[in-house]
Order: sequence, then C-alpha cells, then structure tokens
Amino acid sequence: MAEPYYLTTAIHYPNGKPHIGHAYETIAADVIARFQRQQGREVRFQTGTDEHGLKMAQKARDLDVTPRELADEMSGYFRELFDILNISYDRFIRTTDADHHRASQAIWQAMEAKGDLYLDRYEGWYSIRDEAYYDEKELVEGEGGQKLSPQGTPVEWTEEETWFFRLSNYAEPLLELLAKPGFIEPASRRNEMIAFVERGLQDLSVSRTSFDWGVKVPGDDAHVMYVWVDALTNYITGVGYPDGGEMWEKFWPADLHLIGKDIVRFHTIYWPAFLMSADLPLPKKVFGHGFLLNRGVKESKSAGNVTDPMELAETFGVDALRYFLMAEVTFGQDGSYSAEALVNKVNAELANSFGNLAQRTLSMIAKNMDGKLESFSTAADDKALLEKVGEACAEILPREFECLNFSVGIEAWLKAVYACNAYVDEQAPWALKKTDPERMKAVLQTLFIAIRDLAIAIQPVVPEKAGAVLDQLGIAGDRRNYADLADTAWFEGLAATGHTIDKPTPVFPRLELVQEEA
Ligand code: ME8
Repeated sequence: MAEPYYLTTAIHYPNGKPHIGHAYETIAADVIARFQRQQGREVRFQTGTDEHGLKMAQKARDLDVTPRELADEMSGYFRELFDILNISYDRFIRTTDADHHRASQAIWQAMEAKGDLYLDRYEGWYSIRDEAYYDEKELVEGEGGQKLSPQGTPVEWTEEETWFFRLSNYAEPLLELLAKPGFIEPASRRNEMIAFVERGLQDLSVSRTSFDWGVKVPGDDAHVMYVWVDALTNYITGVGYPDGGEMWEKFWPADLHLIGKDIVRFHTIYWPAFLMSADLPLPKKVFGHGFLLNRGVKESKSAGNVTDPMELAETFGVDALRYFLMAEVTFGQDGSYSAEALVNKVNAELANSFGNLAQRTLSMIAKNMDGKLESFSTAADDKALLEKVGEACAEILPREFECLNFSVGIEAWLKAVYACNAYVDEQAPWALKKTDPERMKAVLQTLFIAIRDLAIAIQPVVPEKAGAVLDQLGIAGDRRNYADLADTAWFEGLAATGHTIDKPTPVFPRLELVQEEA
C-alpha cells in the first residue's frame, strides 16, 4: 500500500496578480509533490486562493467592483499561472467555495462547543495588509512617528464587538508542540515562536462586524469570521472535513504545510490551537521558506521592480525557471534572482552540461550504432562512473529532497553530470570509433545508462524536459520512479526488445538574455 502524503501551500490573496513569491512557493511544493509520488507515495497536493477579509474588500472598493468579482478575476490568474508552471495540484481551493464555508462553520461550532469562544469588545491595532492583530508592544515606529506592524505595514486602531478565541488556554500544549523536533522547520524559526508564547498569549479576536465579506459566524449573522480562521481551515476542507470519509482518514493530519516565513505564527500557534480546541489531529510539519528578492531587493509596486512570473516562464521556459529557483536558493533562506543569473545558470548547468551530454550521446548512438542498443560488458572506468551517478541519483538526491534540501540534492546531481562529461572527454568515443568500435559501444551505452539515471532523478524539478529525455531514451512511463533506479536488468531488457534510438532533437536549448535586461 502506497503511504499517503498530504501537502499544502499557503492560499494566496487574490487582491492582485500573482508575483514571483507565489510562483516560488508553489513550484517548491510541486517539486515535493512530484518527488513523493516518484517515491511511490499517494500524494494529495492542495493550493488555492484566500478570498475573504478586509484587504480584499478594500481593494474591490478601490477598483469599484464587488469582492466576488475581484476574487473571480484574480483567482483565475493564479490558476492560469499554476497550470502554466506545470503545478500538479489535486485541488485548487477557493475560500468562497461552498464546502469551505461549511467546513469553516463546523470548526467554529466545534471550538464553541469546547467553550473556547466568547463575545467581548476588541480594542487594538490591526494591519489590513497582514490581516493581523498586533499588541501595542509589538509595534515599531515608521517615518514621522507612524505606527507600523513588525512587518512594516500600517496599522489602524480598531474597536468593535467581536468573538474571542481562548488562545490563552493553549500556551502549555503549544509550547510542547513547538519544542517537538521537526514540527517547525527550518529550526531557526522556532525560537521566535516559543518566545511569542512565553511572552504570554492574549485571547484572539476571531470575528468582525465592520464589514461582511467573509464566512458568517454560525448563529450570529452580524459577524463574519476573522479571515485567518477561515483561511487556515482550507487545509481540512480540502480533505473532507467535517464529513470525514476515506480522504480524511487517509490524508489528515497533513504531512506538510509549506508557507513563507512571514506567516509562521499563524500556522504554528493559531492553527494548532484551533485544531486542539476542535479535537482534531495536528499537522506534522510546517516549513517556512525564505523570501525571493529581485537582485537582492524586495519587489514592490513603488520600487517599480515587480516581476510577472508568467512572463518569466514564457521568456525562459517553465523548466528553466523551476530549475533556477530550486537550484539557486538554499531552501529556507532568502534568495535573489535576476534574468542574467537565471540565463547563466540554466545555460551552464542544463544546456551546456546535462542537455549537451544527452544530445551528444544519443546522436552518436543514432549515427554510429544505427541507434541500436546491445548488451555489452563494462570496464572499470564504466563501473566507476555508473556507481558515482547511481549514488547521486538513487541516494544523495532523494535523501536531500526528503529533507527539503533541494539545492544540495541538485548539486550532487550536477556533480554526477560533470563526471559524465569528464568521462566523455577521457574516453573520446569519436576516436574509438576507428580504433576500437566495441569499446566505443560500451562507452556510449554506459553514458546511456547514466543519462537515464540522471533524467529520472531530476524529474521533480524539470518534469517536462526530463520526461522528453526519457522519451528519447525509450524508457516506459511506468519505469521512471526512484525504485526503478535499483533495477539492474532494465538495460538488457530494453536492448533485447530491439529498441532503437532516433537522431535526437536538443531538449535544453541555450537561453538568450532578452534585450531590455541586457
Ligand atoms: O499570506 N518570496 O497570502 P499571500 C517568497 N493568504 N514567498 C513569498 C513572497 C516572496 N517575495 N511574498 C509572499 C497570505 N510569499 C495568506 C496565507 S494560508 C492559510 C493564508 C509567500 O498571497 C507568503 O509567505 O500574501 C505566503 O506563504 C504565500 O506567498 C502567499 O502569500
């Protein structure tokens, strides 16, 4: 039985078009989903849009449309982007979906039944941009003495009657949870959360009356739920809460909530507390990835440096973008990107190294061996190469990807690619063609085996391109998992079927820097 694996991204605010940070998080999640599937697990992968709240309501008002119209239009762009980026999600959830309203009301009722909700008056600071309440002592001073949230966003004084959640009751179990190794990763984000709880937890205002764009509070129609209550609930809506059933049994608790570092508090304090209150199991891991910066600078409309990820994918190709982001950025830390860096890295590592290796090898097999594979015996050099490639592809890369160390896994993979290229130069099959044609065949076919291993291993990162290489090699669609790397008889099997290699077309073209970027 395949072990189930449930992962989620944050759901994105569709108050504007998606930016590069949204693309980054979702690509990383897709790499994880594909990796786990390729490990033989039954994966459920959810992403979507977070459509309620004051931020959406205000933006819609500014644009003179209804929040629903704004959500429909912008959510469409997210979905389109994720389809272009080849994101293999199982559900794209929208918090305006009917089943989500039902799930949000159900968890509310469970928290109420526990005695954790009470009506009172809220007075305090609220940041619309963060959709977050802040204590006075958390605020920082901006230019001209303006009060700002710790994230640097404007806050406004809010007074209204709201429902409160007894967060203060959960300090002890939360501290126990936060201390659990592996619950928050990277571990560097843990201390800040522990400190937040240790400073003393205030009860949390969880409803609003000053606007009505949200999920109605059951039994109190004047209130809509605080947007984060409904947003976090998306993770359980998507697997069948509150009805339960097969999907719920299989996939909850989630294996991984993948989110950015700015929303770790919501996921490791508020969300577990809501779940504890509703007597539901807690997610196994919350990973807070870093932020993506444009040449080291945060993108913003005012800085005029906002990148459209759709445009990037169109200009450079989806797999080039995916590879760059996963190989370049140490996962968990902030990373920087620019068109030059992308073009340089992808040309050096994919086009000139892996792409060229596959193209040269398959062309030589097509030309010098009539494209026919045949059984051969390996020499010591061949064995050494295959061992090195096998170790990188079947051991190091999967081990590192399992821990979400993508750039480390890719680096090991790239070293194996370089080893293949060094082997081509040393063995010089073009010279062997005249001096020792049998040896030439052994060399080319050793490379054939290595390329298959390399293509299988890197599929989660560059699914389309690696798939195209595997198609050229003639590897069946159901023989492309990590477990297939352990099968030593596959090559003989393929050769015995009389499979032939056609003259290949290059899979990884060299990229050119577009004019205005140069
Ligand atoms: O926070 N680089 O939505 P959001 C990397 N709706 N990641 C970034 C980023 C950047 N420059 N900017 C944002 C929300 N992100 C809520 C989440 S979940 C129940 C509700 C990440 O559209 C950010 O950290 O502002 C978050 O994980 C995701 O993109 C969506 O951000």
